[in-house]
Amino acid sequence: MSDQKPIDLRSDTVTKPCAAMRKAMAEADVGDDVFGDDPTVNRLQDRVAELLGKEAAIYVPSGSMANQTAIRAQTQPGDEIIAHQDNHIYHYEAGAPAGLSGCMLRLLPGAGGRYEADAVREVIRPTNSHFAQSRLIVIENTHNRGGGTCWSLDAIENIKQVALEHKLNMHLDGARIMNACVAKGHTPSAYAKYFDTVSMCFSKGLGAPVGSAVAGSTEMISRVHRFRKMFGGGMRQAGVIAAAALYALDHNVERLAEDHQNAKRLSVALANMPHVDVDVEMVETNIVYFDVDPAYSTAQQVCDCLHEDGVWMLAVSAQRVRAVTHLDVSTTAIEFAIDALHRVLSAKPAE
Ligand code: TLP
Repeated sequence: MSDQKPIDLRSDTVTKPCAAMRKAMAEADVGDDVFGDDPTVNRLQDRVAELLGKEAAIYVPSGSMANQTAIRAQTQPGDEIIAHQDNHIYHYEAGAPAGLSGCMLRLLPGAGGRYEADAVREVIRPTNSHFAQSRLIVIENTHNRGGGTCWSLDAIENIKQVALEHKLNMHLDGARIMNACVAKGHTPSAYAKYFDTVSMCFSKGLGAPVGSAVAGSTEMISRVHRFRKMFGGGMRQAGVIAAAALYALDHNVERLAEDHQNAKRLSVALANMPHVDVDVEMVETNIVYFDVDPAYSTAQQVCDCLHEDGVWMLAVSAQRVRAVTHLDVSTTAIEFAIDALHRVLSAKPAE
């Protein structure tokens, strides 16, 4: 039996701050960040700008606000944003590109949440008053719905060429950029250099309770700053939570490799279980998707049975289940989750 119950694999957003992180939060120097007076927020912003090789960075409450303030700062109503059809900005941000920026999305297919430069070239609109104006390319790395997959620098570089040819901006949804860096051995700035804006989250695998950031040029970040205020994201004594993000950057980056190993271990075990299909090769970081054979059961049924055993996973569609590893799930807990999956999948299908 694992001593960690429940084993919550629904998302890496569920982590709770450890005692040392809470201590750092309790001891944080604070000020009013809307006045720019919070020394801990300022320290975090400088740190993120340096990490990503950008002039400036801004702390925001969530990954969604990071993406949406960056989009708003680089577009006008009627513009078109080119993105993958499985991107977070399209599926999980409540229609915000349309709702907050008045933009259309031009969505591209591609395995693992990735697309090719030629596909981008094909959908760029000519300058003509009939058409929406192609304005911004969005890449998500790691790619959540794609399976925690990583983009290669070469693939990004090829897309950057197209962006330069057509004077398009590029935004990186880097909610899990540190997972990509740890998995591929690249520095954050090696990825970030291709982008006008980069978002990153502290409240996913890095284990902070709240917060994300956007980095870019000084001019761009001052535009993002304005939209952060407009969208209601100006915070006051935010140093209390920024301290958790700084703690996370100091202590929780290298350990992401353990989450990746645990995800791999889970996927390899799933590959040998009945009634499910998993692509082990796609598991590069901390996200595992598997499909339940419809002749056997549904994703929700499997998750309900696992739940009874204290293992929580997410049914993301009728047949697809997601499991995400993170710092509150040990290797022992993963072994327990594997045992629970064995038990559930060996049982007769539920009526
Ligand atoms: N993703 C969440 C859910 O919204 C699906 C999760 O559990 O994975 N970009 C990416 C790639 C994300 O995966 C997420 C969160 C966000 C942005 C948004 O971050 P928050 O939840 O802080 O707004």
